Amino acid sequence: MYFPLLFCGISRNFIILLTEGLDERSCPSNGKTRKFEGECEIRIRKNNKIFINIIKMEKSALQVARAAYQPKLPKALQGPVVAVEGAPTQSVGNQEDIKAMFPNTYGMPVITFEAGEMKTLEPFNVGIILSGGQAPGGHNVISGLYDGVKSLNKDCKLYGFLMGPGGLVDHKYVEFTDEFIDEYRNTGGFDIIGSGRTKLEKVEQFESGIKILRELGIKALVIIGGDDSNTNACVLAEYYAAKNYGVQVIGCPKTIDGDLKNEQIETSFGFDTACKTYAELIGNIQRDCNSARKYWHFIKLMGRSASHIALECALQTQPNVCLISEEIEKKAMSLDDVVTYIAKIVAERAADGNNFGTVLIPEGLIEFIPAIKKLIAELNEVLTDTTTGEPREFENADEQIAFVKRSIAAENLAVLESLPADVARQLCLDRDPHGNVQVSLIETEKLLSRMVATKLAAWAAEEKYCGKFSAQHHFFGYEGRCAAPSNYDADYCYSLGFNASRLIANGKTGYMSIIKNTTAPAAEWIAGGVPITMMMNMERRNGAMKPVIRKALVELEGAPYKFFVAHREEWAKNTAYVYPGPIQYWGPSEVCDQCTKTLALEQA
Ligand code: FBP
Repeated sequence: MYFPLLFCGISRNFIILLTEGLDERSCPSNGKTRKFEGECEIRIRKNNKIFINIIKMEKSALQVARAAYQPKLPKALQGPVVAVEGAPTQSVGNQEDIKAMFPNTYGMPVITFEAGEMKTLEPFNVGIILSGGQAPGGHNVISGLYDGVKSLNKDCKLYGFLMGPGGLVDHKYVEFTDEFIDEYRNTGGFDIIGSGRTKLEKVEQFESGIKILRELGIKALVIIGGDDSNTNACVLAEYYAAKNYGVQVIGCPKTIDGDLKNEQIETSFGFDTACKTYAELIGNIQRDCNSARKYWHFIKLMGRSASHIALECALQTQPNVCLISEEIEKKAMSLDDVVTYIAKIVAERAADGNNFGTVLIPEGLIEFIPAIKKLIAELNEVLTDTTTGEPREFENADEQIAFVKRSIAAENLAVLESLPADVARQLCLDRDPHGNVQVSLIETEKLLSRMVATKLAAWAAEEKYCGKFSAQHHFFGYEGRCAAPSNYDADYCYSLGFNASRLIANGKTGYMSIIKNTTAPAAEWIAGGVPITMMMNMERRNGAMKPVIRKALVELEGAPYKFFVAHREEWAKNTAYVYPGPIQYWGPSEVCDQCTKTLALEQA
């Protein structure tokens, strides 16, 4: 297989990938096809500066068996569809501002697909991008989209842009074939084309994108991403619509964090599998903990700001402590309050002779402690160059920290200086391309256990505590992001991708692909589309007000949180651990096909 800008071939036993050193000039355009056959080891060849790794792809028995799984589709998508339009929509906030910014894509109706009549369609081409952090099921969105467009016309083509939105801007892509897609069906990861966090937000990027979209005859682009990436998808849809470029843009709700959900989106894909993977690991730790009875395990869970993952894992495993950042913010707790809360549970269990336990900590906890939140908000402001909206550049880390200390208010400086030096340093330095604090780098599990130990020692000196405290630390994040998708995610993602092809065929742009009613059997799922502008409001980002999709935090009035609150005291005192075990792909439906407890409680 040969591609003008990228050489990427797949044979039965191995995949050929291009790595560093590829650019337009270094890529020969004489269309030479190279064939690689038979067994091979990893080796590197040089060809006009193009580096080719040939990697043998061994498959596990599970991978081979799982490849044969046929994901389920909602009944409505099993044949030709008709788009049924609802009433015009409004954004969730700041309606006038959002309407003015998105004149071509604002106010469109929610779409539901119902069984309809078969129409003959001319062949068309589609592009797809994986954006942001990996989430189980991304490959199934692509295979669903591939099968969807091919079912409309077998001559339709699907192109994948490489390594995230940057692939569109830099014109790096592959064309999918049956053989290529078949290698990735029902597998975890985003390695089929790679992902990246380049922000698509500048006119130059949009203009560079349209060149390659035109060259490849692409009529629609599907962007798989979280709230930030789908916000950018909406901006791109609006730009191409305003310019009459004839390219549709469709979003797809991805993120293990579970924070891209609302009345229209029941859950973001990947949340189900990631939580089940972490819950398996937590269950294993709890069994170890209950066997040795000598450690407190402090387990930090990924999830960025929202505590959905921690809450879901608590519902699945019943740990002794689970912190919910949203509650901590609501109660305006200080770091010391949080430490005291954990230490009390440790002391009470020690009084019963139980010097062991588990503590689940959401990744974003630190940002929700009100004093630290204020500090982070000011850090975001001062570290952004107000003229360009881009992060300020510094010679080195020390210069950046000195600048921060000079620039922030005295009250925030006092908070910064009260934090352990390593945490303060991370807060000042690390940002992702969207300007978010990289909370996954802050070792809150160690910070909290250190502070709990100090508090317990003080209580012991006052004879208020008598026990042994020994801590182990864990961070579960990357372990779950590329797990083989559960049946739920495999079906949900395939349906999201397939459904995107129907939105494209119906000429929609600025929509997100949605599948609802997912606690029912897949045949009863409802497929359709929601205008992305409907989910938007204005928020302050990097020192300026921007239109963004509203992030869904844990709802303190919601059923999952209320269920947790009703049980947590019992789970704290007693050892009521539940051991979920690994995700099962075959077997009784109650073992293999259950959705998350969060979704079940929300939809009950
Ligand atoms: P997305 O929001 O892009 O889906 O990313 C989710 C996430 O896994 C967060 O939970 C985590 O904080 C972050 O990505 C880690 O980012 P990175 O992969 O760049 O280390």
